[in-house]
Amino acid sequence: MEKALNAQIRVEAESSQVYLSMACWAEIKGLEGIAQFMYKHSDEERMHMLKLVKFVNERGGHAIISELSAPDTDFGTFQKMFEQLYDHEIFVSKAINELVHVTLTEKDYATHNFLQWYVAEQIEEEALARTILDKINLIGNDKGGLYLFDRDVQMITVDSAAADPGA
Ligand code: OFO
Repeated sequence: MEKALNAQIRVEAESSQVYLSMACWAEIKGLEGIAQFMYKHSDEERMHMLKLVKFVNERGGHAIISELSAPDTDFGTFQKMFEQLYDHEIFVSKAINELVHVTLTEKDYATHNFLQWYVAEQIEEEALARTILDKINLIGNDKGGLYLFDRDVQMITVDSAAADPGA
């Protein structure tokens, strides 16, 4: 179980790096709102990582801070970047589901209970990513639409994390 949780710590840390890299790309392209959204998302992933770190250490394990894979630095277009974000969240959801599966085979119900927060979080993050992709499809190639999207997207966040008292 500890090994699987440590693997998830790495997944969350890498997620934070991926969104940080997306923030940088957006920022240098002048997409200020998208950059702010990605910076916030990156912070959230770090929070997800820390929550796991603390859980592992408090349960008598040892949270391992490992090396991370380097994220992409060029995302092509903002549309492609958000598609990549969505795909990444699907990947993370699968990793969380696998982790939950391990808790059941190991009969580790404390960790099972702890992970329910992540299960709920992934449902929200996937829904958020889908909503954003829908908006992007509506915009198409309309420059005015992109201007409004960039202005508004920074207001969008996943609020379950903020509402979590243990966060
Ligand atoms: Fe950690 O929630 Fe997104 O990936």
